[in-house]
Amino acid sequence: MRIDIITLHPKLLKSPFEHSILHRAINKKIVEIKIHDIRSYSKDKHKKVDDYQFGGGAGMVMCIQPIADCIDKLKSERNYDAIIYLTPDGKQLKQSVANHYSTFKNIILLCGHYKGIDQRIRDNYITDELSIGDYVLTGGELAAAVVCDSIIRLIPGVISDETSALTDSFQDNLLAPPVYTRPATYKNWKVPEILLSGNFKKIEEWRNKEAIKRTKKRRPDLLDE
Ligand code: 6GU
Repeated sequence: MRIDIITLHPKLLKSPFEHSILHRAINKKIVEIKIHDIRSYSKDKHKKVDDYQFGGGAGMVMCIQPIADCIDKLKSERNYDAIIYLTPDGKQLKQSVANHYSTFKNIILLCGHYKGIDQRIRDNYITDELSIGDYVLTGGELAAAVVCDSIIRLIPGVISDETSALTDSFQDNLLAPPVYTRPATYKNWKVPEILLSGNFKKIEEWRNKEAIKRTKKRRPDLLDE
Protein backbone atom coordinates (compact mmCIF):
# COMPACT_ATOMS: atom_id res chain seq x y z
CA MET A 1 0.00 0.00 0.00
CA ARG A 2 1.13 3.54 -0.76
CA ILE A 3 -0.10 6.52 1.27
CA ASP A 4 0.63 10.07 0.08
CA ILE A 5 0.09 12.71 2.76
CA ILE A 6 -0.30 16.34 1.68
CA THR A 7 0.40 18.80 4.48
CA LEU A 8 1.62 22.24 5.50
CA HIS A 9 3.54 20.69 8.39
CA PRO A 10 5.66 17.78 7.13
CA LYS A 11 7.66 17.63 10.37
CA LEU A 12 4.53 16.89 12.40
CA LEU A 13 4.20 13.66 10.43
CA LYS A 14 7.73 12.38 10.89
CA SER A 15 7.79 10.75 14.30
CA PRO A 16 4.60 8.62 14.08
CA PHE A 17 6.18 6.55 11.31
CA GLU A 18 9.60 6.15 12.90
CA HIS A 19 8.65 3.76 15.69
CA SER A 20 7.49 0.30 16.44
CA ILE A 21 4.96 -1.42 14.21
CA LEU A 22 4.50 1.32 11.62
CA HIS A 23 8.25 1.71 11.24
CA ARG A 24 8.65 -2.01 10.71
CA ALA A 25 5.83 -2.08 8.15
CA ILE A 26 7.66 0.62 6.17
CA ASN A 27 11.02 -1.18 6.47
CA LYS A 28 9.40 -4.41 5.30
CA LYS A 29 8.05 -2.43 2.33
CA ILE A 30 4.49 -3.48 3.11
CA VAL A 31 3.58 0.19 3.14
CA GLU A 32 5.15 3.29 1.63
CA ILE A 33 4.43 6.73 3.10
CA LYS A 34 5.25 9.85 1.09
CA ILE A 35 4.89 13.28 2.68
CA HIS A 36 4.30 16.28 0.41
CA ASP A 37 4.82 19.86 1.56
CA ILE A 38 2.02 22.04 0.15
CA ARG A 39 4.17 25.13 0.35
CA SER A 40 6.69 23.72 -2.11
CA TYR A 41 3.90 23.66 -4.75
CA SER A 42 2.97 27.34 -4.32
CA LYS A 43 3.51 29.47 -7.40
CA ASP A 44 3.19 32.65 -5.32
CA LYS A 45 6.42 34.62 -5.07
CA HIS A 46 6.23 34.56 -1.27
CA LYS A 47 5.16 30.89 -1.25
CA LYS A 48 1.82 31.93 0.17
CA VAL A 49 -0.63 29.05 0.60
CA ASP A 50 -3.66 30.76 2.17
CA ASP A 51 -5.77 33.87 1.69
CA TYR A 52 -8.74 35.82 3.11
CA GLN A 53 -12.11 34.25 2.48
CA PHE A 54 -14.48 35.76 -0.07
CA GLY A 55 -17.42 37.44 1.62
CA GLY A 56 -15.33 38.33 4.66
CA GLY A 57 -14.99 36.59 8.01
CA ALA A 58 -12.22 35.60 10.37
CA GLY A 59 -9.61 33.00 9.49
CA MET A 60 -7.54 32.21 6.43
CA VAL A 61 -8.52 29.64 3.82
CA MET A 62 -6.06 27.36 2.06
CA CYS A 63 -5.76 28.25 -1.64
CA ILE A 64 -6.60 25.92 -4.50
CA GLN A 65 -3.47 26.20 -6.64
CA PRO A 66 -0.77 24.50 -4.52
CA ILE A 67 -3.10 21.68 -3.44
CA ALA A 68 -4.50 21.16 -6.95
CA ASP A 69 -1.02 21.06 -8.47
CA CYS A 70 0.16 18.53 -5.89
CA ILE A 71 -2.84 16.23 -6.40
CA ASP A 72 -2.66 16.60 -10.22
CA LYS A 73 0.98 15.54 -10.14
CA LEU A 74 0.27 12.49 -7.97
CA LYS A 75 -2.74 11.48 -10.08
CA SER A 76 -0.60 11.67 -13.23
CA GLU A 77 1.77 9.12 -11.70
CA ARG A 78 -0.70 6.46 -10.49
CA ASN A 79 -4.35 5.73 -9.85
CA TYR A 80 -5.75 6.45 -6.41
CA ASP A 81 -8.47 4.41 -4.73
CA ALA A 82 -9.40 7.34 -2.49
CA ILE A 83 -8.44 10.98 -1.98
CA ILE A 84 -9.32 11.67 1.62
CA TYR A 85 -9.65 15.09 3.26
CA LEU A 86 -9.19 15.15 7.04
CA THR A 87 -11.76 17.50 8.51
CA PRO A 88 -13.85 17.70 11.68
CA ASP A 89 -17.02 17.75 9.54
CA GLY A 90 -16.13 14.48 7.81
CA LYS A 91 -17.51 11.00 8.43
CA GLN A 92 -16.24 9.62 11.70
CA LEU A 93 -13.42 7.07 11.60
CA LYS A 94 -14.54 3.67 12.91
CA GLN A 95 -12.93 0.25 12.87
CA SER A 96 -15.12 -0.69 9.90
CA VAL A 97 -13.83 2.36 8.00
CA ALA A 98 -10.21 1.42 8.76
CA ASN A 99 -10.90 -2.16 7.62
CA HIS A 100 -12.26 -0.82 4.34
CA TYR A 101 -9.26 1.41 3.58
CA SER A 102 -6.75 -1.29 4.56
CA THR A 103 -7.65 -3.17 1.34
CA PHE A 104 -6.73 -0.18 -0.88
CA LYS A 105 -3.55 0.09 -2.94
CA ASN A 106 -2.98 3.87 -3.21
CA ILE A 107 -4.57 6.62 -1.14
CA ILE A 108 -4.01 10.35 -0.65
CA LEU A 109 -4.59 12.04 2.70
CA LEU A 110 -5.00 15.81 2.59
CA CYS A 111 -4.52 17.62 5.90
CA GLY A 112 -6.55 20.79 6.36
CA HIS A 113 -5.68 23.88 8.37
CA TYR A 114 -6.94 27.33 9.32
CA LYS A 115 -10.61 27.87 8.49
CA GLY A 116 -10.42 25.08 5.94
CA ILE A 117 -9.63 24.67 2.27
CA ASP A 118 -11.27 26.24 -0.76
CA GLN A 119 -14.50 24.30 -1.29
CA ARG A 120 -13.62 23.71 -4.96
CA ILE A 121 -10.86 21.30 -3.87
CA ARG A 122 -13.44 19.33 -1.92
CA ASP A 123 -15.88 19.39 -4.82
CA ASN A 124 -13.45 18.41 -7.56
CA TYR A 125 -10.70 16.25 -6.05
CA ILE A 126 -11.81 14.77 -2.75
CA THR A 127 -13.56 11.38 -2.78
CA ASP A 128 -13.93 10.87 1.01
CA GLU A 129 -13.91 13.12 4.08
CA LEU A 130 -12.89 11.79 7.48
CA SER A 131 -12.97 13.06 11.05
CA ILE A 132 -11.42 11.20 13.99
CA GLY A 133 -13.98 12.39 16.54
CA ASP A 134 -16.14 15.19 17.84
CA TYR A 135 -13.52 17.70 18.90
CA VAL A 136 -11.49 20.25 16.98
CA LEU A 137 -7.77 19.84 16.29
CA THR A 138 -5.56 22.65 14.99
CA GLY A 139 -4.94 20.71 11.81
CA GLY A 140 -5.44 17.41 10.06
CA GLU A 141 -1.91 16.09 10.66
CA LEU A 142 -2.50 14.25 13.93
CA ALA A 143 -5.75 12.91 12.50
CA ALA A 144 -3.86 11.69 9.41
CA ALA A 145 -1.39 9.86 11.65
CA VAL A 146 -4.29 8.22 13.51
CA VAL A 147 -5.94 7.17 10.24
CA CYS A 148 -2.64 5.73 8.95
CA ASP A 149 -1.99 3.79 12.14
CA SER A 150 -5.50 2.31 12.20
CA ILE A 151 -5.20 1.20 8.56
CA ILE A 152 -1.60 0.01 8.39
CA ARG A 153 -1.79 -2.34 11.36
CA LEU A 154 -4.58 -4.23 9.56
CA ILE A 155 -2.53 -5.00 6.46
CA PRO A 156 -1.50 -8.69 6.45
CA GLY A 157 2.10 -9.15 7.60
CA VAL A 158 2.27 -5.92 9.60
CA ILE A 159 1.39 -7.41 12.99
CA SER A 160 3.35 -10.60 13.48
CA ASP A 161 0.64 -12.39 15.43
CA GLU A 162 -1.86 -12.73 12.59
CA THR A 163 -4.84 -13.21 14.88
CA SER A 164 -3.97 -10.26 17.09
CA ALA A 165 -5.53 -7.54 14.92
CA LEU A 166 -8.70 -9.58 14.67
CA THR A 167 -9.19 -9.83 18.42
CA ASP A 168 -8.88 -6.07 18.97
CA SER A 169 -11.49 -4.05 20.75
CA PHE A 170 -14.16 -2.98 18.24
CA GLN A 171 -13.32 -5.61 15.63
CA ASP A 172 -16.55 -7.44 16.54
CA ASN A 173 -18.23 -4.43 18.21
CA LEU A 174 -16.99 -5.69 21.60
CA LEU A 175 -14.38 -4.13 23.84
CA ALA A 176 -11.40 -6.37 24.61
CA PRO A 177 -11.43 -8.35 27.89
CA PRO A 178 -8.89 -7.63 30.69
CA VAL A 179 -5.38 -9.03 30.21
CA TYR A 180 -2.70 -10.02 32.74
CA THR A 181 0.93 -11.07 32.75
CA ARG A 182 3.47 -12.32 35.29
CA PRO A 183 3.72 -12.24 38.24
CA ALA A 184 0.50 -14.08 39.10
CA THR A 185 0.44 -12.29 42.47
CA TYR A 186 1.62 -8.75 43.13
CA LYS A 187 1.00 -6.99 46.45
CA ASN A 188 -1.63 -9.63 47.14
CA TRP A 189 -3.47 -8.70 43.89
CA LYS A 190 -4.22 -11.96 42.14
CA VAL A 191 -4.75 -12.82 38.49
CA PRO A 192 -8.16 -14.51 37.88
CA GLU A 193 -7.71 -18.22 38.64
CA ILE A 194 -9.24 -19.35 35.36
CA LEU A 195 -6.39 -17.80 33.33
CA LEU A 196 -3.88 -20.04 35.12
CA SER A 197 -5.97 -23.19 34.66
CA GLY A 198 -4.68 -24.20 31.23
CA ASN A 199 -8.28 -24.96 30.18
CA PHE A 200 -8.41 -23.01 26.92
CA LYS A 201 -12.09 -23.59 26.26
CA LYS A 202 -13.00 -22.24 29.71
CA ILE A 203 -10.56 -19.33 29.25
CA GLU A 204 -12.18 -18.43 25.93
CA GLU A 205 -15.62 -18.48 27.55
CA TRP A 206 -14.37 -16.29 30.40
CA ARG A 207 -12.83 -13.78 27.99
CA ASN A 208 -15.99 -13.59 25.95
CA LYS A 209 -18.10 -13.09 29.09
CA GLU A 210 -15.76 -10.34 30.33
CA ALA A 211 -15.79 -8.64 26.92
CA ILE A 212 -19.59 -8.51 26.94
CA LYS A 213 -19.66 -7.34 30.57
CA ARG A 214 -17.17 -4.55 29.83
CA THR A 215 -19.02 -3.47 26.69
CA LYS A 216 -22.41 -3.40 28.48
CA LYS A 217 -20.94 -1.26 31.23
CA ARG A 218 -18.81 1.15 29.19
CA ARG A 219 -20.19 1.24 25.65
CA PRO A 220 -23.73 -0.15 25.56
CA ASP A 221 -24.19 1.73 22.25
CA LEU A 222 -21.86 -0.80 20.58
CA LEU A 223 -24.19 -3.67 21.43
CA ASP A 224 -27.08 -1.95 19.61
CA GLU A 225 -25.11 -1.66 16.36
CL1 6GU B 1 -9.65 15.16 10.68
N1 6GU B 1 -9.21 17.57 11.60
C1 6GU B 1 -9.31 18.54 12.53
N2 6GU B 1 -8.75 19.74 12.28
N3 6GU B 1 -9.93 18.37 13.68
C2 6GU B 1 -10.47 17.17 13.89
C3 6GU B 1 -10.41 16.12 12.97
C4 6GU B 1 -9.76 16.37 11.82
N4 6GU B 1 -11.05 15.06 13.48
C5 6GU B 1 -11.49 15.45 14.67
N5 6GU B 1 -11.15 16.71 14.93
